[in-house]
Amino acid sequence: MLAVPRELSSQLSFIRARIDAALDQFSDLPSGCPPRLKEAIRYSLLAVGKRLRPILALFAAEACGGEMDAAMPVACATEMIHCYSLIHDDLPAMDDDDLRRGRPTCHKAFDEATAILAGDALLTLAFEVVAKHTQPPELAAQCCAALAEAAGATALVGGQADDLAGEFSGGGLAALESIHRRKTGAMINVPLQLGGLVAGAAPRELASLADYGRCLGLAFQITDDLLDVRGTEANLGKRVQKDSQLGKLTFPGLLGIEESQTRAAGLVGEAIAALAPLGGRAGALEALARYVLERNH
Ligand code: GRG
Repeated sequence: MLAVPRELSSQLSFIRARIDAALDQFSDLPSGCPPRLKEAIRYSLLAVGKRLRPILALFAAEACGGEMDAAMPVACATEMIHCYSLIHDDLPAMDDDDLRRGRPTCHKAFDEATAILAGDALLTLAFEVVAKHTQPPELAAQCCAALAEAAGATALVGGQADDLAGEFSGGGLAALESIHRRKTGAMINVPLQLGGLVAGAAPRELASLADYGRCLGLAFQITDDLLDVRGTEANLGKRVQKDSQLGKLTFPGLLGIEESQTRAAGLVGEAIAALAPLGGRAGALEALARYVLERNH
């Protein structure tokens, strides 16, 4: 397995530190927020994560000639929504998990009601941050609409509902892709669009980012399924081999490990090709696509 290129790896550490500082600031809620709720919000949000979604937003802004600082609020908003979805996904009524990001899940560390409310607060905070910190107001409204669509009933929530219901369990590859396009793909795509919008991207640049995001989102899900089969709890910070034990529809389950790897590599190649119209400024997005394929956590 190839190591992450030195340049990207130091770039990622630097950018993660900036994202973490911004998340820390945005989640330092005033005294109206009960202390235990604030603790639960920050316990989950500030836990060590890859920060893939905010990084995508920042790299997309850069690829479209914008400033990363201007994209920080939308970047943080995507991480807040992602984090809410992880907290709720871990609840007993959903995936019922004890371990997330290397430590007890929010409802284990606190209690179920607090975890539900922490998720609710993060989902809401995401929109507050975009509305208050993105200028001009028309751009903030456009970003809020895109974010709401990606997090809503036809995307993240809908994909999760179909996955939980086992709606498509006998449905093959098309069904699996339909779930993941909504459950995982939408929250990989939207940071790219938001980063592009904040940078004032032209429609053809947004289209390139959409093609890149569609391929990357699916490649990310395939590698996630592969890691569930081959990864370790220590590396991933969450329970492994759960999907296969539950008889869930997965890419390795449907296609086998080798074909899944080949498909993920092909999708990463397509994602990189989609960046061509953006030129050299999209170098970080290109390196990030390779990292998604080679990641071990
Ligand atoms: C509760 C509405 C709702 C949705 C839940 C997050 C989610 C949807 C399901 C989690 C199950 C899962 C394995 C989804 C596939 C991809 C995914 C979201 C993985 C976790 O994201 P990472 O790997 O995690 O980026 P970190 O912790 O690094 O941010």
